[in-house]
Amino acid sequence: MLAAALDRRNFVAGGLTTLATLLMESGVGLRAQTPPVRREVHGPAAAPMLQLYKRAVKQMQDRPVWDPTSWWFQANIHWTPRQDDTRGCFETNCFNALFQPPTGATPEVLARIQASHMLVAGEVPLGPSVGVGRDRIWLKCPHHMYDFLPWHRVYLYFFERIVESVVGEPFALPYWNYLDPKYRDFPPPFRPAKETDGSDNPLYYPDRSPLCRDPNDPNVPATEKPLIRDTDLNWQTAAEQRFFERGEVLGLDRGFSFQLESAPHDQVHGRIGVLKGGIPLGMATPALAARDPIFYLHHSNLDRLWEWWRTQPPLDGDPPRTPDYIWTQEPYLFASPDIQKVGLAAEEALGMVGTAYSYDQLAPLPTAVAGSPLAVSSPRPPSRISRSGGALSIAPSASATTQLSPEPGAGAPVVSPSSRWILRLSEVSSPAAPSGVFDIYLDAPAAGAVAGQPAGSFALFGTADHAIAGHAGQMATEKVIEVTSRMRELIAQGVDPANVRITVVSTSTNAAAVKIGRIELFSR
Ligand SMILES: [Cu+2]
Repeated sequence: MLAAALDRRNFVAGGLTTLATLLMESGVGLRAQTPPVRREVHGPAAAPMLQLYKRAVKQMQDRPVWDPTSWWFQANIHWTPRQDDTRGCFETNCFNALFQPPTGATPEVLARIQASHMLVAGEVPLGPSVGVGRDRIWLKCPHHMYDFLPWHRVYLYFFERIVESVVGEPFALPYWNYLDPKYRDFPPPFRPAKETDGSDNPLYYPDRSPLCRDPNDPNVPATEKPLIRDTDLNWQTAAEQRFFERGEVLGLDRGFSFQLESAPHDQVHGRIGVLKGGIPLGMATPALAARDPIFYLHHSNLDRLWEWWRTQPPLDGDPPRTPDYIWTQEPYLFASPDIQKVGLAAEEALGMVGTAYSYDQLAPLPTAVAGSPLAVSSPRPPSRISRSGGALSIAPSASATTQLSPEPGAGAPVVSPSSRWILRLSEVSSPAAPSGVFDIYLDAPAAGAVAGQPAGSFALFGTADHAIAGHAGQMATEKVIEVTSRMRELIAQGVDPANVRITVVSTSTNAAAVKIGRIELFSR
């Protein structure tokens, strides 16, 4: 029975890869008119689901790592530390220890542990020092690749089913819409360590920015408040990209998915997580991020933003906003509560919203603030105005400054009041695990020390171990950052836009090191 369930051919032939089958089994197919609704976490309508979530987190955290309905198993699907962690790890000895049966385990429990071990590890070895194989269930988050959005969609979908199995009621994840100016601070139910009755708050997680406990923490500089700042979102840059972008356009060979992953995704991870002794913890690293209960609400919002963007009219007659022809038919694999493989392919993930679940609102912002600068416009082609002379290295909690200069022989840039200004940082790399949040200041060449709000910011989110099994986490990356507001201020002060000074600051709440190979300023 277990052997049959673990057999891939049987799995595929069994038809579990179709969304329709899953919906029928979950009962949603029978009430297809009303799929579960994901709601914004601050609204009163989200309160019942938040209570269910709280109950589930508490129960799931008490379950053993090998149990698919445990909090740790679900977090390990995303990624795990390498070693020395009793909640999840992939180095062979550490990994195998997670599946040690308790003394006096019944034959039934022993069989379940063994089945889980086989399922999680997979059968195609990666190497002697790694406990999981190529066809594993854990350590699967695809970052810096096109599977980023559909994989996380399917991950959240099966996570909801796990929660339902724990609480015994229909469940829809809330989402946290940090794009809304009202919700830039950390959601209040996730802040306190203790409930009013003195018991532990299941939604609390210790390794978070001090602003996640107290939005007004006096030790955090004003430039780093609120927790999610305008410069952390950079949403317009993502929203106006096509699914694929080519070299002549900002975004290089990337496009919407990569830009959304850069910000707000990486940025919100970086703002919530922390570094201690140079080591990224909690939301600051893929290896631990999904242990923080806010993780799933962050990704629920990203999934919602993708769906909104995907259903907008095509840009300039471009191909579909998420083509269905680029994906392999291989399903993304997960585990059911009874330790069976379940999965859905990317192509099916595209059709899930509205059938498997829905959102109370798809628009990025409530209509009341729809006219804000976050509204999407059609982009103009960019032209390069200036660039840095060489690389810039920033140490933790330090800053570095360089001068941007026009190309030799270039004429004065053509600038209009409606010009938008964009920075591109290339060959961005870090000496250790890519992590941390960095603020960018633009000033006149001879200005004094930097002050006030940053012109833009960027975050790194990866792990030094992401390179296992083709996950390119540590490679150098690009960051595309809108700095229009600050550039317009400088131009109004008479500063030559082709000769501005740039300062990059390693922020205090998430201090890490970074090296930037090249900096270019574009206008469009
Ligand atoms: Cu994430």
